[in-house]
Order: sequence, then structure tokens, then C-alpha cells
Amino acid sequence: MRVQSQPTQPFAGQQPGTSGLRKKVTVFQQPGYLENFVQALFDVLHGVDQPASGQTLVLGGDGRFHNRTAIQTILRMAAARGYARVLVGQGGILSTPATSAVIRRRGAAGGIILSASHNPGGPDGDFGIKYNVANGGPAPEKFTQAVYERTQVLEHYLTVDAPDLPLDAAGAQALLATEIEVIDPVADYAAVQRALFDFDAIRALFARGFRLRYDAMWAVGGPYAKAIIEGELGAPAGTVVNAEPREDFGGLHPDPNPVYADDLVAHLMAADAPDMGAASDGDADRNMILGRGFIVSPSDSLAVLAAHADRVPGYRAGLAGVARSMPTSTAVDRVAKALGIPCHETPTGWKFFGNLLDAGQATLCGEESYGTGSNHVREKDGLWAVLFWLNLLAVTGGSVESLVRGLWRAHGRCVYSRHDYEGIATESANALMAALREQLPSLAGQTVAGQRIAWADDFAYTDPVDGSVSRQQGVRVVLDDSSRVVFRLSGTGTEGATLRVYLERHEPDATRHDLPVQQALAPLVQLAEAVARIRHHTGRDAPSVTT
Ligand code: VG1
Ligand code: CO
Repeated sequence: MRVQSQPTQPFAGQQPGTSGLRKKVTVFQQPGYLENFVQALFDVLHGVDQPASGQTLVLGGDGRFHNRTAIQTILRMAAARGYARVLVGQGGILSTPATSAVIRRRGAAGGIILSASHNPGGPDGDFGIKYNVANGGPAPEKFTQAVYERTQVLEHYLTVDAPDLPLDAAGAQALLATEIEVIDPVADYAAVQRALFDFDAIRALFARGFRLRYDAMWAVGGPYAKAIIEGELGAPAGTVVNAEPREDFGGLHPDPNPVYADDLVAHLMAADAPDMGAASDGDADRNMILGRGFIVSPSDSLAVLAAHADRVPGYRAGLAGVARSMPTSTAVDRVAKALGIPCHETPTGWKFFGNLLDAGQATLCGEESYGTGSNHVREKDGLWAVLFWLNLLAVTGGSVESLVRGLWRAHGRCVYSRHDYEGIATESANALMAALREQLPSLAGQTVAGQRIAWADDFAYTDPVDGSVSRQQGVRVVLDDSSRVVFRLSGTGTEGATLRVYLERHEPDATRHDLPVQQALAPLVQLAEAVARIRHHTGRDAPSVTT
């Protein structure tokens, strides 16, 4: 067995997006494609062809099609690079939040997560790779940009000529001088959760007959939810459904929202509905929460958790601050104001929360896209959010619905929806955004579709910790009454472009809190069409996904 230098040439477009490099599986199957990206990553981390002496790397994925092949490729390359140790999840499995937990608890230099998250999997689906740094969080933009630049000039990659390693049983083995340790994917993660939540109180809740339906969507969240919710917390067997990770997610779209988790929604709307429903995505960092006959918007979920955090052991001391991505509703801002703590507004993508969490400026973070998390790891964490809700239900005696209604009563309701136009031509999407940006200087003061625009801009963010600036993070059009429409293009898709239109309107009047959301937002939809001319640019009459 020896180190080999394999000649290669650059592939175009190895540019990480909102969350890592995501492409079709068939793109990743091209000889050298993954190898090039990993070589570039290691070159940026350690210097060109330089060894990773003494360092530990964490490696795992969400178990989707191509995961096992990619894990073996990366193990060989890590050995060629002289890593002291690689901690790899058993069977190649590690959820995104679990990877973050392992990196932090084991003092690893970083970790590689193989996932395209909420994107569909299977031979015709998507694959992805992402690097997390020593704090356990996604590498910052400066770093991913350097990796991309390196991919464009590569001429070879380093690997070893070794057969595949067995990864289905825990234990250590050697590959060259690198120790490959196969670890239990759940243990570190479960230890982190145990230290945060009142497991006794949740156990008592289940013992009283509380019923939860947790839909793992045939994705990596299943083993975690089974072990913790059914195993440790005593929920009845069958509480976690669709729990075995499948390479193609059962042919479904592992995105926990009312559209793709419609089966779960149907169960919660049924006459014999359980008390609570929950789902997580492909890599288990997203969550959806439902009550009996009641769907919780992710922005409201974040606000509820923030409002009651002091009821949960891990947050009893209070929150240093909260943070939300810009398009996320302002519900949490209102809670933060009442608590007298700062609320930070960041661009879309979890990587922007890392510095705030590290610096102790934020304790809880969240995004409208079904992502919630805290300083316990440096990723959003689906099961964590479910445990947080269970803990709150156990100690407040309330229901999911009553907690959300309490939020609305106290702060008004931030009526919210996201309209996605998927698979539109990239040129059309770019033209739409360019036309919007051109109008920006003249929008303030205009009345469009009967509504007066107070101001409009293209969101730019200066990181308060390292001063780095991210521009063009989404066009905001804000009305006199603080209602708003936000436009941005997705950075996680693999086919054409996806336009996201985010709509928010604050409703202080409690008698209007039960108006259907789309009805309450209809004037804003008209405004969005008038300002952005979506029909003209995309040829679409309606969004493909509404959440
Ligand atoms: C989407 C979401 C964003 C989230 C990202 C990664 O990005 O909008 O909030 O952080 O996915 O989530 P975009 O660029 O497509 O809007 V995950 O669970 O796919 O890693
Ligand atoms: Co995800």
C-alpha cells in the first residue's frame, strides 16, 4: 500500500452554494470529480500536497445513494494526506448536527459531510459535500471560495491504492499510518441532547399517554429519533415512522414541509390525530412541528422556543441573543425585544450564524426554511427542535397550538409564506433579479398594487465579529406597515434556478389571526408580481411550492 499521485484536470463549476457543493449524482460519479474537490479542500487546509499531521477528521453522510462509494474515496485520500485519525460514522452514516457534535466533542480539526440535505436522492437524484471547521460549523465563505479557486488549477490528487474498508461494525483499523475509527453515529449526539433537556420530564409526558408521530422521511434522522425518542424517552414503538435511512428516501423528497411531508400533515389533521407531529429532512438538520390539527410555521417555532427557553435546563440562564436569517419572519425580533436581548439578522445559510454563536452574541438561531438550532452545536438541528418542543410541552402543560397562539396574543401574528418557483431558466431568473435591482433606487415612496413602499434595498451583511461583508443577499421591499416581500435565488438547487419569494405581514388584531394565510397575504402577492413581473420573466402563473 502506498501513496499515489493521480493526474487530473479541473472540472468547471465546483463552486459551493448556500450549503456545500451540490450536483446530480451522475456529476459526482465522473472519475476524479469528488477527488478533485477533496484534493482542493485538503490543499487549502494544509498547503498543496502537505500532510495533515496529527489531525483528526470526522467523516459521514446522510446515507443517500453514492454515500458509501464517496466515503471510501475520501478515506483513501485522508490516509494519503497523513491524517492521524478519521472518525467515520458506522455504515458511513452521520447526520449533519451529529457531525457537528462529534467535531466539537472529539476536538477534531474538521469534518466532511456527504449530503444534499433536503434535495431528493437516488441514482437520478442529488449528492453533495460540505466541510465543517473546528467549531463544528460550516466553513465560512472566504474558505469555500479558496477551495473553489483551487479546484480550477489542480493537476493531480493524492490517494492510496487500498481496497475498501469494512465500515459496518464499530472499531479501529489502520490505513497506512491513519487510524480509521468507526464510531456509533448516535452516541455523541445523544450525550449533547441529554445535557440540554429534561429527559425525565419528557419521559413522564410520554408515560402520561402523550402521542407523537415523528416522520423521519426515510432519511438519516430515523436512527437518532428511534434511539432517543423511543429508546431513551420511552415513547411507544412506532412513534418514529419511515425510520430506516434509504438510499433514495423511498423515492420521496426528504424536505419536511407541508407539501413534501403531506402524509404527516394528513395524520395530524385526522380525527384521531396524535398530540404532536414532527419531521426532519435528508440530513436531519431541518424540522417541521405540528400540533393536533395545527401547522407551526418555522419562524413562529423559533419565536416560541426563544420566548420559553428559560423553562429548559440548557437555557435556564437565559439567552445572550437570538439570530435569524433575513427572510425569516420578525416574530423572534418581537420576542427578543420583550426579553431585552439583541436579535441579529444574517444572510440565508447556517454558516452566517457561526461567528455569532462562537462570540456568545447569540444562543438560539433559526431560518424560515424549517431550520432551528442553538449554541449546542454549529448546525441547525432537527431532533433538537423536537426535543425542545417536547420539553416545553412537558413543563408548561400546554399544547403545540396553545403555545403558538400565546405567541400571537403577546406579539401579534407574523403571517408568513414562502413561494418557490422551481426549475426556471437560469437566464430568466437572473434577468428578473437584475430588473428588480435596477428599480431599487426608485421604489421607495411608490404605490404599487395599492400599497405604499416605504423602502427597498438589496440586503448586505457585515459580520460583527470578523467584519466580512456579504452583498446581494436578497431584495427587500418593505411597506409602510412593515409588511414585506423578499426576493432571492436559491443556492442549493442542481437544475436551473429557483426563485424564492418570501411574504410577511404583521397582524396585531387577534380576531384576524385565523384568516387563511394565503388570503391574508394576497395583496403582497399582487405587489410581488407587479414589482418583479414574475409571470413575464418565468412564464409561470403560480409558484411550484408554497410553504
Ligand atoms: C436553503 C434554505 C436555507 C438553508 C439551506 C440549507 O437555501 O433557504 O435557509 O440554510 O437551504 O438547508 P437556498 O439557498 O436554497 O434558499 V439544508 O437543510 O438543504 O442544508
Ligand atoms: Co438539511
